[in-house]
Amino acid sequence: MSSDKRDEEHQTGVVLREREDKKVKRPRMYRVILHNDDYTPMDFVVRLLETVFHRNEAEATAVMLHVHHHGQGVAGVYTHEIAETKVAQVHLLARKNDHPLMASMEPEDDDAE
Ligand code: TYC
Repeated sequence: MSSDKRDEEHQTGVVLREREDKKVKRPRMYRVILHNDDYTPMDFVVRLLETVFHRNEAEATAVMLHVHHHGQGVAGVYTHEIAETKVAQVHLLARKNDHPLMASMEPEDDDAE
């Protein structure tokens, strides 16, 4: 232990324990999934990917086309709370514009897929 640390303990009467257990972990990450439908306009999905998911136009177009052709696709990967917020933003924006666009989220490390 350093002499500085001992001095501080004597002056303050506070002894801090070193953390031995591994407390610092990367948070579980979640994919936000966009689902295809027959009604939401392509350019609405592209604009939503740009505004909500911070994709550039080329990325947004590629993701939208992937969803259009394959049924679903990953809009972005976030921590739980951010992913929930993105899903809610998609649904709010879509309903406000009378589109049936659906989004969902799934854990990145779920092996049951
Ligand atoms: N399939 C839609 C259309 O042809 C476009 C679309 C793409 C809709 C992606 C939803 O998540 C979606 N207008």
